[in-house]
Amino acid sequence: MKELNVAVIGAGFMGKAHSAAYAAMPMFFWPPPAIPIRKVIVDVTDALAEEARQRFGFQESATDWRETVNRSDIDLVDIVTPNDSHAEIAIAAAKAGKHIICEKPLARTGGEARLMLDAVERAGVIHMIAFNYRRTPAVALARRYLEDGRIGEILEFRVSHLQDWSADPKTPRTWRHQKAIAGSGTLGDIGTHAIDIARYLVGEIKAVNALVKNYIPSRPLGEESDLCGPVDVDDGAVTLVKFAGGCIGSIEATRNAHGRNNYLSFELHGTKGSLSFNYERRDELQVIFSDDPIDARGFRTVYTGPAHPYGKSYWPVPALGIGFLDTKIFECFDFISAIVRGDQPSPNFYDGYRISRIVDAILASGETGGWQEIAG
Ligand code: SOE
Repeated sequence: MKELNVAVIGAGFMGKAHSAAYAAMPMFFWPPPAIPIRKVIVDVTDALAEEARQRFGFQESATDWRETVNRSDIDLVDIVTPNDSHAEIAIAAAKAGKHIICEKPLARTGGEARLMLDAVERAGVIHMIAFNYRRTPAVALARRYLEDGRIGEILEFRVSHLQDWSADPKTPRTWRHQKAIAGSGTLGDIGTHAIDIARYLVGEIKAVNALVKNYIPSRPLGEESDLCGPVDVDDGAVTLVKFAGGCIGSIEATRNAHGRNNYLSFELHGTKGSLSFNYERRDELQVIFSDDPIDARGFRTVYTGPAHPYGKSYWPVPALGIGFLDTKIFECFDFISAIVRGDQPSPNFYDGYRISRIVDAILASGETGGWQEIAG
């Protein structure tokens, strides 16, 4: 059985998710394209790295990511660090000939993302960006319906990613609230998920017109701290979109929506039907086909299961419950499969670059007002 040695750089929230996905993937996709071996996990201190090694089941721990990505026995590098280190790590890993998966957003800006794309293309390695929500079976089913022509020409598309973890002004400032580290705020953090879903289901975006706001300009520097620090990033954005294929739509993102936990939702209207999805009810896709009998016309619920994307390798009964980790396991399967086949997965660094350019354009439109074109 082929094995691939994995180095994970970063042991926080996403380091845990990715590590669990490497462990679980062969249990669902058997025989797997290759067994991912949890070889090395890197964190910023010996203590943190060693705790992660034990907790996430790695053979080794380290604190020097540069040395790790250059090891001859490492096949792929998984970047799950804050945004400001993505480029340096990815460019070094590409130069070392490693296949790379990087958490979203790819970079802080379109320019930084371009450098990463150039590096992986020059190195000829497999590269992927971890937009996991498109791998929710109900979202992949929506894509299948569209590809099969069952919805017809897409006329309008609306997508929102709404959360509330940042709505309380007393919530301490995190790296996600700091432009120097994150590049942008809500837009780069979860607006990119919404943009990925839009590009995955509808296609390329050619122009945007946005309203972008910061609601909380200063936050405590810690749970118990009396000191506050500036927040120099966006909290919310509402964007009109022109798709290259003629469809029109909107993209919304905020982390200040009391009551919305991880409300990634979309609604799509075509000439032959409509689709509607809400990640908080992620086993379900709402569908209506225009040729449904007139006395039975209305959205109906399709519960995803064995007949749907990834279903054959998953649970034998529909609606048993897809979780966040499951989308990461599907992502891991597709990445490892691409490495073994030797062809690029989707989404990859090109998609990450385009999405960073779209975020740049949304921010620019928020500053200047009016439409911003995204060339190329
Ligand atoms: C915070 O908004 C966050 O952790 C994002 O960074 C992730 O990409 C998203 O999947 C969950 O929420």
